[in-house]
Amino acid sequence: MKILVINGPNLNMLGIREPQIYGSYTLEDIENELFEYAKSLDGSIELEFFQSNFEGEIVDKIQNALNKFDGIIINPAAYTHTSVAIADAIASVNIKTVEVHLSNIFLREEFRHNSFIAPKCIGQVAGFSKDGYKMALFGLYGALK
Ligand code: CA2
Repeated sequence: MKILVINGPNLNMLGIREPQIYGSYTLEDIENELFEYAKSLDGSIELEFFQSNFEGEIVDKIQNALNKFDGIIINPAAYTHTSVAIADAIASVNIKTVEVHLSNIFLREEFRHNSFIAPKCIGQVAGFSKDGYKMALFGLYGALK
């Protein structure tokens, strides 16, 4: 089972800036933890990680996932609230996708309450910090196996 894990803009800054909001762990910490968790869940899970600050690159990556990946975990970051293009890309490949957020977007500013991505996903996890990625993988694995 091949799962693509996509992180959107500024998440490469985790652990470097604003630790009071997003924690002191880095994106690499999240990826390493998820890699170990995947192994413990099922040794046949393969993960690929991708981070980009560019909307078009994320669209390209999703399009290229067609016939290569069984599932997608995505934290679209700020593009969650703006990107019809990423939402359309997910719908076009028809790959089961789970949206993740470190923070509970519904406890934050009004503009973060809407997600263009969520209606194209089988589920959403928000508010559980880096554990949310493991929760997303658990749910996606259950939906795919
Ligand atoms: O809670 C989440 O995971 C978000 O996707 C994070 C986005 C935010 O725009 C979404 O509303 C919710 C922001 C990611 C910015 O990450 C940074 C990390 C370190 C320092 C500065 C920004």
